[in-house]
Amino acid sequence: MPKDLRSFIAEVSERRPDDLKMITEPVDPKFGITAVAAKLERLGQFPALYFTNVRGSEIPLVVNLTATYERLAMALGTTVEDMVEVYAEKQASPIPPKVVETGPVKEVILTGSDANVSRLPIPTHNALDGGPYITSGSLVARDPDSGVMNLGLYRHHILANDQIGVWFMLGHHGLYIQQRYEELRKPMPVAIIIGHHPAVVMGTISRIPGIGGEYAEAGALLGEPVEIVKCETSDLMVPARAEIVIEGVIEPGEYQEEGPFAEWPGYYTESGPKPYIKVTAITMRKDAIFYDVFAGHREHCVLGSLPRMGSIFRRVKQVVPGVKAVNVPAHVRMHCYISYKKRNEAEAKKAAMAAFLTESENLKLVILVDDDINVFNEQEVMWAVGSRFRADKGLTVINDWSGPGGLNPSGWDYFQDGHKEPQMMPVMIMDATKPCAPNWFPPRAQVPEDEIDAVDLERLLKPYSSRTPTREPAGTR
Ligand SMILES: Cc1cc2nc3c(=O)[nH]c(=O)nc-3n(C[C@H](O)[C@H](O)[C@H](O)COP(=O)(O)O)c2cc1C
Ligand SMILES: [Mn+2]
Repeated sequence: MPKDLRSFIAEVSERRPDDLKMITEPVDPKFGITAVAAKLERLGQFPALYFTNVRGSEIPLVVNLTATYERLAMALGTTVEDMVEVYAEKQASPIPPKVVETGPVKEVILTGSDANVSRLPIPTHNALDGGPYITSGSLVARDPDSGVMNLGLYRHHILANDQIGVWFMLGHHGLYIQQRYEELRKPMPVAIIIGHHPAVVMGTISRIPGIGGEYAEAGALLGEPVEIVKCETSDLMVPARAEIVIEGVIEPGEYQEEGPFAEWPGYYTESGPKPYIKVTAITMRKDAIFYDVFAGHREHCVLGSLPRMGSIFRRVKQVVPGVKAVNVPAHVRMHCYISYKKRNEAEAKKAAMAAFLTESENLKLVILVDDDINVFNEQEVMWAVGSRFRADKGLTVINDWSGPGGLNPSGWDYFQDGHKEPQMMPVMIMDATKPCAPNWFPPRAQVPEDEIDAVDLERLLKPYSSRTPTREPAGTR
């Protein structure tokens, strides 16, 4: 059986039963769903939450399914320890999608006035959000010049039951394509895909050079071709095993106010007039599950981080074969820590530039460290900066690298009268590696590894008691 959202939920419930909780009491789509997730977040818990009773909808909803690296690693058939390298390896061998005649996503077909989103359980996530948002929707569109299909996961603002605002970030292919239709004064057919296996979702978030390639990337991550089927109202192809697909069209020159929306850096930054989708059809499974991403919180960042780490690892390896590990920390996705077995001094900048070119909109800082530093331990990374980095030689600032503007508030200038102006963003490289051989560098303070391994803590450690007889000193009798 091909993999999809429900096969993954079944796998989680079987292999990680504590990771999946069910809520059968009625909850409001406005803040009710995210309130439960936020309460658990305060306790440091991120189970997937399956809501069976969202007010106003017959359709169940799952949120936080993709909020932990453990579950994302499971979706790739690997462990957290190996997930970045496995991601990069899989990415290197794309598996093209397979066209099929029909599939479960066509079990229900709604067109005309039935094609409205009111029956879907679309949540409002955070306090100042401009309304309900589809936060998990991967949008497919064709490049009007080449005809190639491109996918990206973008935020979708419900403006009316048949109108959905969409925000394509500067630098993303989605925006290039939409601007091209705009120049040609042509309507842009689109389809929003909601709910599939997390490997497919990650494939649409992956940083792939050039327009298109996301379906083949998704197939590579999934380990089998994604089955795709033709849309009802356009020639776009959508996954046959998706839960829900919303088809529509973006008319050139038509805009509506979109946002505000709580974004991954933890702020409300971007809102204003945006293109919007006029819904032309909805197709779905008869027992569809709505897949929601908890925006502006852990799930948003974790789901965004692994595809970036994997994509960066691959591109860095092409220029620095000794790369050992890459971390784009979920709590500060503007940073990237790269460790490698150093061969020459030029590698630091090559590795950093590969990272910046892969993730050019969001990274502000790349820190390079030697392969004895664990990039997933920020304390070690900072210790390497503190003890190996020299600002006169190791710091490179590149002015005007990205932007202008973007989601990071530091990409803007804010004024007293409340207006703001987008600025170009500088980025920074910190080379915290030791100098190359034959130069000498002091060794790390360490107890011999084999001595540590030989210690049996269970046998040695006893509870402390002041009455426990210590060894009698010699000569007391
Ligand atoms: C939860 C989540 C929400 C996202 N929202 C947006 C968005 O609203 N707009 C956008 O341009 N990119 C967004 N992204 C990032 C894109 O999906 C990602 O960069 C993708 O590679 C863009 O593809 P493209 O360059 O083909 O357009 C989001 C990513 C995640 C994980
Ligand atoms: Mn793309």
